[in-house]
Amino acid sequence: ENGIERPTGYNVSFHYNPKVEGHHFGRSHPMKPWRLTLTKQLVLGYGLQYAMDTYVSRPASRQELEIFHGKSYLNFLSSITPENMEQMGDLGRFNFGDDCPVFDGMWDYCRLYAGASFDAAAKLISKQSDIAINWSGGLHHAKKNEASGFCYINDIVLAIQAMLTVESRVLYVDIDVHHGDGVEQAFWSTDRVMTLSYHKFGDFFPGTGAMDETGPESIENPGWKMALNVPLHDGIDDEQYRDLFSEITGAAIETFNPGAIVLQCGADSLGGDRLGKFNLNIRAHGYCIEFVKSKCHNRRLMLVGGGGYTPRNVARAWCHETSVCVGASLKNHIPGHVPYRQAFTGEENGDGLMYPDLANHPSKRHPNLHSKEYLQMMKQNIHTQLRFIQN
Ligand code: V1P
Ligand code: CA
Ligand code: ZN
Repeated sequence: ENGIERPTGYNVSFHYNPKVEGHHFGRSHPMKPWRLTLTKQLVLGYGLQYAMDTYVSRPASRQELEIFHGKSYLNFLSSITPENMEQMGDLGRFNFGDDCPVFDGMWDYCRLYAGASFDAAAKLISKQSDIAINWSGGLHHAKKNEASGFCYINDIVLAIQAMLTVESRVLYVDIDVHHGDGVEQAFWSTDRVMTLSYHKFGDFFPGTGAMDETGPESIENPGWKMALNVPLHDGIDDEQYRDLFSEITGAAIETFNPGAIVLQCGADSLGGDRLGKFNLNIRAHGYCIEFVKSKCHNRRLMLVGGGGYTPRNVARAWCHETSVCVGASLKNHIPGHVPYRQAFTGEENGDGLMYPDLANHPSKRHPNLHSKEYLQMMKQNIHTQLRFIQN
């Protein structure tokens, strides 16, 4: 078929329901579910479907969502609509507003992206997949009883809970430019989940994720020290990020020795993102996936999406990362038959290339505020923290 042979090694599964891409948060809202349409078109355009199992995922059930979320929050989420929101009240209580608007089909949207994470977890649990991908998931800010930062249902927490039925330890790694606060908080009283987030910190949403935020401090809390945070500033570059990521993530994997890893691949850490302020290129972002994959010979690996507010670059990154999972390399020139190819052409949109130079765009580059000393201190600090949890 198409001349593409299945590369050796990993069984990769891709979980997606195209119904998710038609939802709209509102015209001026930065979260654009149609970035998933672009991602899918690139993945298909490069023929990556021939190197993995693709599944149309099912919506999660209300009962499944109750494994993490509170009943009254779910009652509210499932019944509120743009038409009845005036009468419903409680918008403030559940943190609905500009970041988390009430939009048409919101409940279906939530069940769809969460369902894909449940399906991905099930394939890993049954060992039909070694790596399972859900680009529509990764909504790391959602809390048990509250929406937050464009996230309503925390599909990551649900997927980790599912994997904890077969694995004693799960590591969560988060390269979204924002702090993975919802996942951190959900698990910070257990020593069965270690969370590690890299993010911009300082006058930036959600405001948590300082270096010394390591879980509630108490000798009775087994989860104390199980939250690792790597707070960063504007403008971090490819080399600095790769160096930091491999050293810290490598040490976390070695110390914690998890049976499964969930990697949140938020693409708002790329250069040129509408909200993010890092200078990373697609290949440096993808290096994080390559690195984690290289440590997963005997571990389950789930990849989820997350943020990413310049849709063409989100699609590039997640298509590239899909190719990393299946072990294929992609030619730089985007195939001519890709639908919506115009989204990737022209000087502003990356000249029809898969790997345009995102970090050096003269008007979008952010000054790099990291000193050698700061990055060194960050690594040292994580090593010190990891010494507390040596088994
Ligand atoms: O900064 C804030 C809140 C609103 N203020 C009261 C503080 N919100 C951010 C939320 C960012 C969410 C990121 C989600 C993710 O980690 C995972 C999917 O990527 C925010 C921003 C901003 N520049 O940080 N909201 C908005 N921009 C926004 C802009 C236009 C319309 C609606 C929201
Ligand atoms: Ca992060
Ligand atoms: Zn983000």
